[in-house]
Amino acid sequence: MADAGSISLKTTNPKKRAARIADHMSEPIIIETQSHVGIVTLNRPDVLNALSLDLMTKLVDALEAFDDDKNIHVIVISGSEKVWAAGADIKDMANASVIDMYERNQFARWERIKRIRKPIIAAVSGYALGGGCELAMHCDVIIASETAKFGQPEINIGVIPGAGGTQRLTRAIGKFRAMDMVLTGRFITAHEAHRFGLVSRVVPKENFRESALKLAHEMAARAPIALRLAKEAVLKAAETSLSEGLEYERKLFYMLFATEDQKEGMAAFLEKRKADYRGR
Ligand code: DAK
Repeated sequence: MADAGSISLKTTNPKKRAARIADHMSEPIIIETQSHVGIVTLNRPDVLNALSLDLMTKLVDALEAFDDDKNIHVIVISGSEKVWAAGADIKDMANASVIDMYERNQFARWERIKRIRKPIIAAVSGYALGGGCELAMHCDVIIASETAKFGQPEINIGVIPGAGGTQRLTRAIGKFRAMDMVLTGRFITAHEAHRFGLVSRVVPKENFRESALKLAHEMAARAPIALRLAKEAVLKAAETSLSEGLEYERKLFYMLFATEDQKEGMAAFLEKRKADYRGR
């Protein structure tokens, strides 16, 4: 996987250097880290970051690598200022048979995103369409630039959303707004999406990425185990009854009293100092 932090350009040969940069730039994702934040940037500008099988495989591998890395507390997935992702790669699917789709078993990759335990922030600018909108909805917080446009336009190409769009969108914005979008394929603006409850915050396009990173660093300064359990508890709300959810929350709450970070967090509050969390 491409790692912007580890790409080696240490060569005096200009041709080799150019070739290494070109190789790096042609990777469908770019991976970086900033202290406790892992960043994956979608990088297929020629096709508006269409989510090819290769991109999805590398994205999911990168998310799992960050999830396993003790030093990373929060993950950011970003697009460019122009586009987050215009959907799954239509070229990959156009001539596929049912058996091809079955054998590719793409659902398995998307299911793996669902199992990432650390919070994921989507930094969305420009189009978030089809699988792109669904990818954003697999994240836990969506920071949208004012130019972001969300849509499930699959109906325009003879299909329906295939990575949870009909379910997650409906849960996020309600049946009637979801029907309006899914049955017509219309795009909604960042401000509409915010009003509907699909995005967490709308920010100026010039610094949408910095806004998402700032938020990621704020979260990453919190106790890492509490962060993961908080995500787990909130996600549980979509899958269970209120009383089962409350019971689940209570168990996770008790569980945190087994961590050193709970003792440290409460002691730091009482001693009026900054907590020094260790993730234990
Ligand atoms: N796939 C492949 N190429 C795409 C693409 C896409 N989704 N979107 C754009 N491109 C390519 C265009 O073909 C064009 O390539 P060239 O012609 O230059 O070679 C280039 O990107 C620039 O696009 P446009 O020329 O069209 O740019 P415009 O600014 O005029 O229009 C647009 C931007 C976003 C309105 C337009 O490109 C557009 O409508 N794109 C398609 C949007 C769309 O229909 N998205 C939904 C795709 S279906 C599943 C998981 C997920 C999915 C399915 C199953 N499983 C787990 C099984 C998801 C399905 C989808 O997302």
